[in-house]
Amino acid sequence: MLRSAILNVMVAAARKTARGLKRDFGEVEKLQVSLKGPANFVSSADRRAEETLYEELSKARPGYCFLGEEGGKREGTDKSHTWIVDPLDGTTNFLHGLPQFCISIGLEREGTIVAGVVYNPITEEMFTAERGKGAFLNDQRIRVAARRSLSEAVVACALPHLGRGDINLNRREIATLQEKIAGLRRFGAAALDLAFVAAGRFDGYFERDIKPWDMAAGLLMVREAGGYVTDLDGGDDMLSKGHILAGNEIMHRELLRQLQQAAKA
Ligand code: LIP
Repeated sequence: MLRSAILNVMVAAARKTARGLKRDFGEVEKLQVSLKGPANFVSSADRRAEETLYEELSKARPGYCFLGEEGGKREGTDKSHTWIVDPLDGTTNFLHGLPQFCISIGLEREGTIVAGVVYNPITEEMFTAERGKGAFLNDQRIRVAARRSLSEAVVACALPHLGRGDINLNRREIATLQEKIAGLRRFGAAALDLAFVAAGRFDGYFERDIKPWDMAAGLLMVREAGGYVTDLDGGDDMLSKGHILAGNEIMHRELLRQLQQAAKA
């Protein structure tokens, strides 16, 4: 598979950042047993990873704007391009020594996400997508699952917790789906959840109260793998509203119907 120059830049930045994160993940596993715990260490690992991404991406494309989870927005001279970056998606997993986390890099051009990379440094799975050119896992083309019935669907979701999100709404959504689907999963890294929908591993994914950097790359991946992505009102405002639903055409439609009913109940 021949990658475009821009995707090569993104993949190289993800790989370089991954080396640091992988080393730090090894340390976290040791720190788990210490009384002080790894929380401070992890937040500096997160910040270091964002700096590496910023350096690598802005070396290759000086002038592009940069929006990162840690440092917020850094303006560039080229206002039509913005990197939307999560250096460590799945921070809680990382902190607990759970190897389900990733680096997520999306590129927005004039309001549209045109390229995305999601990389898990531990499994070495590199998901890539470019607008109009398909989605890939380690250079192999991926497609969303073809399952057509909710009764066969495995769906990834969130579980709001301790001051985060609307717990009652989530309970209604989960209760509605539990009676109709084959399985629910809470893996804890939105970008990987979306990449797994793109790869046909999950039939659907929905989450509320997430940020543009959690979903920019992954939403393109699902669309380029033939899937549907909207906000939970069925529109295209995922990044501004902070909620998202993904699946193949049928799963997306059915899940949207169920989730909208649950929200009204
Ligand atoms: C996380 C998301 C996850 C969500 C968490 C958090 P972070 O991103 O990917 O799906 O449920 O609340 O936002 O903070 O690890 O980059």
